[in-house]
Amino acid sequence: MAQGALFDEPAQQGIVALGPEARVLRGFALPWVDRLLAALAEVERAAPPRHMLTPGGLAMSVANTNCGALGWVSDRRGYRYSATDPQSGQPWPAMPAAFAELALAAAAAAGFADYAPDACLINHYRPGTRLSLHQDKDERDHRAPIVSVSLGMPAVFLFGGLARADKALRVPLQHGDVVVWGGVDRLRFHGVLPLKELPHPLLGAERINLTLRQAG
Ligand code: MD3
Ligand code: FE
Repeated sequence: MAQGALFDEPAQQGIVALGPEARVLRGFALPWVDRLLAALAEVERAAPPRHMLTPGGLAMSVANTNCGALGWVSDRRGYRYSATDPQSGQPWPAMPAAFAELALAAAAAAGFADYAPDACLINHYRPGTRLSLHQDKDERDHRAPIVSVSLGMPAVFLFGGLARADKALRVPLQHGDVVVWGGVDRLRFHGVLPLKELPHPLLGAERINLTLRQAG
């Protein structure tokens, strides 16, 4: 392959249905990337990513932080949403306009009107980081959509069923892809396979996932 050809590939576009109310929007975030990364740097200056403890007392493989009125936290006491960053005692940084605008546009493109996310969980992955199969159940409304934005290194997303043992679909996610889940697909088991080391031209050996939720 000619040198640089990998970076010259046009980004994939289009909408892929994973379920009745789950959509992958290929490359949807690409026009927002510069604004997202600038806003992200501001957020993480105030609330740096950290490895939270699981209720079992182990450090999570993913490093995370939050912005918005509510943030997802994990410690020995369990998982929950909190209005303050336990590390600083301060409210989480405000939701950047670029995050909210992208989330609204993506939700609308996937058929969800009136989306009002009040929480954004920011996950950082390095080569080898994984997220084991789980359900997102800590939010008040178990049908409200979740918008997930993938940045940096590619990952293979596992999209399972409503029971842990259901066979999971493997969905490759690239820089700029956005996934929207809601309604009947909202409580499906999901996870991320251990990341391969495939450095990204903009973000290096890192994957960042923004997960916007209506938590409260
Ligand atoms: C699938 N994060 O933080 S996006 C998580 O790439 C999480 O960091 C992943 O799973 C990541 O909890 C993937 C999130 C997601 C959220 C809700 C879902 C995937 C979902 C609901 C149903 C099915
Ligand atoms: Fe999840």
